[in-house]
Amino acid sequence: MKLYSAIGTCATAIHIALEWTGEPYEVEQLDFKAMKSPEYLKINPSGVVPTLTDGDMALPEGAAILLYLVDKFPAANIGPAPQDANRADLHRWLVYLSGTLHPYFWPHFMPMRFTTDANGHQAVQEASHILVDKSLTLIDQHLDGKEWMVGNEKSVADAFLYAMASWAYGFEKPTSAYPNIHRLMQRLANDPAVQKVHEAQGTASKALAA
Ligand SMILES: N[C@@H](CCC(=O)N[C@@H](CS)C(=O)NCC(=O)O)C(=O)O
Repeated sequence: MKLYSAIGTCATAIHIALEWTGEPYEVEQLDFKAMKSPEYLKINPSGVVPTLTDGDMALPEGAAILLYLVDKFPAANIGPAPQDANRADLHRWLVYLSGTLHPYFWPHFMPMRFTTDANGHQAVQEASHILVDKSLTLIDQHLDGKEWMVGNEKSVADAFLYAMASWAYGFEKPTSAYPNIHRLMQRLANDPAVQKVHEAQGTASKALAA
């Protein structure tokens, strides 16, 4: 398996999940230019990371890749199996993180894509922060009295949240202001697989610095 990733992005979640499987894999870190190259667009027409290749298969979309890994490596126990009562909840949270929380960050990182007003970037970023707060508040409430996003066990949904919630540590209302999320982030930051991924990326956990 090969993961096409970029440092500090949502693809970090796939890197963590691969590490949890214990299976062999390689990672190529792309920069923005490489993501738009004709060769890469053949395997990911959106020109974004992540993409996972496995033999002849090239799979884009983080949520789809995470489900693929859950099902391909059941012994790794990184998410409920298809017949498990918690499986629907895994789908729910992967879809929510991919389809709601993640896009709420886009105007923060890429304000120029969300307004044609060159002077309007700050307002667009402020709107992003309001939406991120709404989403992190919802997730924090969900985590009240719970250790993990889905059921009572660590799963790929936690890795997905870890990658995204890391981005808000520098916000005016930082991730540490959401106590249940922050606790989960700190728990994961101490996970050996997560530490290995940080080491490979040359990054440090924002959760431990907060
Ligand atoms: N729907 C895609 C979105 C992936 C995505 O937006 N990735 C970001 C990094 S977190 C990216 O590669 N951005 C580059 C760009 O938007 O040009 C998924 O969930 O995999």
